[in-house]
Amino acid sequence: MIGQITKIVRDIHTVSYGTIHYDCKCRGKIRNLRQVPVVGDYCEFNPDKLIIEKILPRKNEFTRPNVSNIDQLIIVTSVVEPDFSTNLLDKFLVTANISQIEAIICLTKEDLASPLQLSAIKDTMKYYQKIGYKVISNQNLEIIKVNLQNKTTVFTGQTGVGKSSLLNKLYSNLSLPTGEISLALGRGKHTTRVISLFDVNGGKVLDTPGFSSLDFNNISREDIKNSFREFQQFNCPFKDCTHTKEIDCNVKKAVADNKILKSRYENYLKFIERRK
Ligand SMILES: Nc1nc2c(ncn2[C@@H]2O[C@H](COP(=O)(O)OP(=O)(O)OP(=O)(O)O)[C@@H](O)[C@H]2O)c(=O)[nH]1
Ligand SMILES: [Mg+2]
Ligand SMILES: [Zn+2]
Repeated sequence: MIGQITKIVRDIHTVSYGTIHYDCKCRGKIRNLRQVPVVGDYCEFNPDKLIIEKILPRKNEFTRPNVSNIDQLIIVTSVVEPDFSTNLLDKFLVTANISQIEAIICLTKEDLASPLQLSAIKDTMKYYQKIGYKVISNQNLEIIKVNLQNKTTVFTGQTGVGKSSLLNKLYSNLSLPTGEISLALGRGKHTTRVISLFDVNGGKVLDTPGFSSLDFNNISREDIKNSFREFQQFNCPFKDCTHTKEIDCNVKKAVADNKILKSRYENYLKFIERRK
């Protein structure tokens, strides 16, 4: 039979076939092929022996979090608790871009922010919309649902931002565990421990453990540069301009003229530091 891996805990791979779930182990052959199954993989499995025989070819794969066969990411971003960070948001957007997976930004905890905080973040979000990202709010479930139709969507983002809470609000039957924010530490406690895929009305969603940081190992300066999509429209005199030390650089001019958001450029500089 052909099923989809919807959860992995140690060597137990939950394979879902319609609404039935089978907890399977992998045939040694798969490990010998150095294939590491991930959530989202389709596989051939034996429901009597509870063995996965073969992992089927992937449409695509993503490493942070480690999933396959997905259509889009929703980058869940709280305005406070944990504090809004363009650094982390831009990192998530770079990783999505490199894997050529569409990313939607979803704001949460607007109810906890001061009017001043909220208006500053809304202004920043207008810039992200201008450069082509969809920005939605966890207060508007209907719009989110429309965006999930007929797609496989990964909910990702920092720990404690409200990924599992949002999924519970969208689909009350999921009853996912959600956590308290540890105010003392100023960051979440990693409530969700494993990636899970759920077949919901008209689509599939993946809840994932949050990150407290993201590193950029194995990402080249070139890939990072190309991921700052709005930089492309400012043609620099040097074809290979890195937008750093070059004297004549149109990206730097655009930053000075407020055409490029300052934090985007600053994050770009931070990301390419010590890169190849
Ligand atoms: N006030 C307010 N609280 C929220 C909102 N969204 C989530 N929370 C709270 O934030 C806390 C953390 O939410 P979770 O859904 O567990 O966060 P998570 O992103 O799944 O975290 P991890 O599983 O650790 O990655 C919970 O106490 C939620 O009730 C929101 O929009 N407003
Ligand atoms: Mg969670
Ligand atoms: Zn330049």
